[in-house]
Amino acid sequence: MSRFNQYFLMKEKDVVDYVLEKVDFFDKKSYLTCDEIGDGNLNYVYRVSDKQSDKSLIVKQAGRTARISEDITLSTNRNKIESNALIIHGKYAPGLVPKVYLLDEVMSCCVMEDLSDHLILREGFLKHEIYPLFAEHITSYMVKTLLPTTDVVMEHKEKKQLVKEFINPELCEISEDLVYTEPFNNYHHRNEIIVENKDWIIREIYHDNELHLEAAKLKFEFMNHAQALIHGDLHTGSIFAKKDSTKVIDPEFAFFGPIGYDTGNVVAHLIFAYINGDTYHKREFLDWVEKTIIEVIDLFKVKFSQEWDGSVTELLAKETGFKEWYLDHILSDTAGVAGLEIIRRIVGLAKVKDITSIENTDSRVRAERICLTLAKNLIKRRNEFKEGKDYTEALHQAIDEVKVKNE
Ligand code: SR1
Ligand code: MG
Repeated sequence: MSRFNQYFLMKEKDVVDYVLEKVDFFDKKSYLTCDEIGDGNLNYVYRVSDKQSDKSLIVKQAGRTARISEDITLSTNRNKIESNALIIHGKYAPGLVPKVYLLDEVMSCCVMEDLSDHLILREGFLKHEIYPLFAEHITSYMVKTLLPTTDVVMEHKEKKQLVKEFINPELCEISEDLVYTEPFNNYHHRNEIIVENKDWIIREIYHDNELHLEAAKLKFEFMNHAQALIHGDLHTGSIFAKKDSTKVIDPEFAFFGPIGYDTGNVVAHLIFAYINGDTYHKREFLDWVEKTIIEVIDLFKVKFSQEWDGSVTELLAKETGFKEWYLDHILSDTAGVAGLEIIRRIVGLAKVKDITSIENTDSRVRAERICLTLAKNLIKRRNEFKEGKDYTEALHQAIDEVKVKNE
C-alpha cells in the first residue's frame, strides 16, 4: 500500500521515495539526491537528481499555508490549476514552458522538467545580464497562449467550460488584495514601507483619491473580464532564461482574466530591472532593457494582430475596426496593470529584490520614488500608452521629475 495515498507535506526523503514510486524516469536502483530549492512565496520546490546518469527533475508541492506567511491559508488545488495551465500552455506555445511529467491531485504536487541550465530571470537581471531573445520569446509566449483562449478564437462553449475549470478564487483574492486594494489603504495592516519614504507614500499614494478611483476601475476589470486564460503572475521570478531560451513557469494564479494583466506584469518587472541597473549605472544593460521594453509592446502588437488574422473564428470579431478596438483595450489595461504592479511591489507585502537589494538608503528612496511616480502616470494616463516608446519616455520623465524634486 502506497504511503502517498493521503496528502501530507513531504520532506526531501519523502520526495525521493515519491519519485521512485510514481514516475518512470530514473533507474529504480539509482541513488537519488534531493534539495528544496524553492524561493517563491507559496510552495515547496524540490530538485531530485541522479549524479550517475546526470538526470534530474522537479517536484513542486503546495502546502496548506503560504510559505511567505502561515496566516495565509490556501487550497492546495492551486497545484492542479498550475499543472493544467502548463499543459495547455505547452500545447499552444511548445518549448516556452517546462514539460509536465505527472500531476498528482492527492498529494497536490506535480513533477516536471528540470530547467537548472536556465536562471530565474530576476536573478540574471540582478547581475545585469542581457538576454537578447527575451522580447521575441515572451511576446510569442503571450500571443500564443492568450489569443487562442479568447472568444475571438475558441469555440464559446469550450471556452466557458475552461472558464469553469480555471475558477481560482483564493489566488485571485490574493491579487485583488495585494495588487488592487492594500497598496492604497493598508487595510490588512501588512504594507511594508521604508521609513524614509513613509510621508511621501502617505501623500502620493494613500491620499491620492484620483488614483484610488482608477485602481477601483482596474480592479473590477480584473474581477469581471474573463477575456483569456492568463498566467496571472508573469513577473521575472516566474520566468527561467538563458541566452537562447526562455521558459515560463509557475502559472498557479491562472484564471480567465484580462490579457493586460500578463502584458502589464512583464513591463512592470522590466521597469524594476531598469531602475536597478540605473542605480548601479549599468549603461549597456540599461540600453538593452530600454530596447526590450519597447520591443515587448511593439512586437506584442504586431504578433497579436497577425495571429488574430490567421486564427479568428468569431464572425463579429471580423468586423472592420474590431481588432483595433480590442487591442486598444488590451494596451490600456497593460499600462494600468504595469502601474499597479509597480506600486504593490514597493508599498505592499511581497517585494522584489531589484529594489530591496539596493542597500544605500538615498538610492533606495530615489528608486522607489521614480517607480511610484511612473506608476501613477501609467494608471491615470493608461489610455495614452499605445507604443513601446510611450513607456520609456514616461520612465525618463519620472527619473527627471524625481531628480528635480530632490534638488
Ligand atoms: C502571498 S503570495 C504573494 C505574491 O507572490 C506571488 O508571486 C504573487 O505575485 C503574489 O501576489
Ligand atoms: Mg509564483
